[in-house]
Amino acid sequence: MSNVLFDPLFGRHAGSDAPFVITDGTAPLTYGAFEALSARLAHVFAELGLTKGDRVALQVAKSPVALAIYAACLRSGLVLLPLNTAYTTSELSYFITDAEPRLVICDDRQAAAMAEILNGAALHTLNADGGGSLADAAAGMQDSHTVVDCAPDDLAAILYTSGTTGRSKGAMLTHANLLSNAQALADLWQFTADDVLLHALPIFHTHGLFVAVNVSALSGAAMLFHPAFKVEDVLRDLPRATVLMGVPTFYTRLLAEPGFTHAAAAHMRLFVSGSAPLLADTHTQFEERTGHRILERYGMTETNMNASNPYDGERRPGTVGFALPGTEVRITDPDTGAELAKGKTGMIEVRGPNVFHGYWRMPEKTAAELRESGFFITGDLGQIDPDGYLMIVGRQKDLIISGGYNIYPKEIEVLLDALPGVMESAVFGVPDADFGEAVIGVVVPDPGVTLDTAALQASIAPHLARFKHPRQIVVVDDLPRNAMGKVQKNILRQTYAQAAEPTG
Ligand code: MLC
Ligand code: AMP
Repeated sequence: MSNVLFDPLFGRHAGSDAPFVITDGTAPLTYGAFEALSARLAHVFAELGLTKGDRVALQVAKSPVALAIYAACLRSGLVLLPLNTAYTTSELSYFITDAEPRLVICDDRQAAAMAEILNGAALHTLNADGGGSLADAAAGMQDSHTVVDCAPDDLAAILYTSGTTGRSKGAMLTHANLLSNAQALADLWQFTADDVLLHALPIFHTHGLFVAVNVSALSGAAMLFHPAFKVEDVLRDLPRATVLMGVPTFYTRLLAEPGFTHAAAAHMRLFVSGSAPLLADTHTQFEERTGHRILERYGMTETNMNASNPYDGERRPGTVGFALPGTEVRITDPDTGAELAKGKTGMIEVRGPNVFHGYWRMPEKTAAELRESGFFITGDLGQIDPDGYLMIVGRQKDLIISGGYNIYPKEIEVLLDALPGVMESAVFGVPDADFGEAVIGVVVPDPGVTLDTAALQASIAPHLARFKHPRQIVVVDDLPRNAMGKVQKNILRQTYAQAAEPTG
């Protein structure tokens, strides 16, 4: 009897004095204390009547207790539903209705608004400083707790990724998905208990939660746990760290700091980048400045990590390296699904123990993207070079990636189209020096209508997390279309290529 993911990540460290989560101004939380904290939280969940398979929605600031909720869910057989802290009530309402969690945990300041959309769930609060009703309830609980058995295919988490139709889909990730990926990465990136990961990513996405935390815990490594990415704090802590995992924005911001030098990075053994394309220029500048070659890897919510540049061996800029051990990557014709030869550009498909078990309560979407053969159709376009390196050359899915956050144009277009006086709209991404891409919207007014773009922005704002707000909305006479009537976003992207400039 065992729990596939909890035992190797956290259970085996019970009683250990080794540091796990290190935050500013407090003593390090040891692996043993973290395990005990997860036990106390698990008792709170059990007293609420939560049982295996129930969902727990979590929208709280990053903190050690927030992380322990993840561990508590795993040991209880509960399914974690981590939610971006930027989501508005209207976005949250959809997730809560769709996932039907039995418990929702949020900040005290959010509690009143959350109470309106609970859909029958219980509510607990957890604040950034560790206070709140959940901490109060856990304080009186026992440190020991019998871990619930979980098999490889039991669900560990549901992570929502936006859909091309505008409706978010919950990707169902199992214990075995997450464990297999952590094992592959820890091995490939040569993690050991001597490592200290500088953790500055949010913990509501795959990158910060599963890649960073699971790989560290599996290896017994410590984490310098920053509440968010602040370049000056990262610079300060680099001499205490050995590994940094980040989105490309982390690296461009570091390079903008004169204090980021060879000496500043001397204690580090590895810089990993992912979640968005790392420009080859950033890679080169980084090596010139620090002597380190950033290791770029490729993943997604549905599949965890798929490919990585080598640890030993050439880390090739503009590529994401090779399929992870145990994972297959192939390139297919996007129309027919037939496998293409090396060097040809096509759809990237992925198969392996890392690939999710489908979308929550959306069998038709699952069938459309996950082949019976087990290959997942990523929506990313790529090719494999003669040496076997995978290059991502574009995206077939209509998606904007800004600072590592995914933004689905459809979600914004649906809101704009519904506004009075708007005949139609198109939303797309343009280059942005800081975030990689920035969101731009164009709207076509109904005949005879004069649109006020500030009013349009104000109308959609309450429904969208701040990072999804268009940087600019432009009124146009019509949208460029091809012969089939499809809006040509590539033309819009060219026309408005400069629109994210600071004056825009
Ligand atoms: C913040 N803002 C953003 C933004 N992040 N706008 C666009 N895109 C973003 N990514 C806006 C805020 O709304 C706010 O707007 C202003 O910027 C300042 O907010 P902040 O919180 O101070 O932001 P900042 O420090 O600048 O954050 C940037 C960032 C952060 C890059 C550090 O976005 C981040 O941590 N990104 C990581 C995302 C991530 O973990 N992705 C992994 C997904 S998993 P205003 O107007 O109110 O001032 C995945 C799979 C895989 O993709 O392969 O890994
Ligand atoms: P998400 O749905 O948030 O998990 O985002 C996954 C998407 O991020 C992938 O499908 C890719 O489009 C993109 N992505 C992740 N890593 C990389 C990378 N190294 N280079 C380019 N795109 C990436």
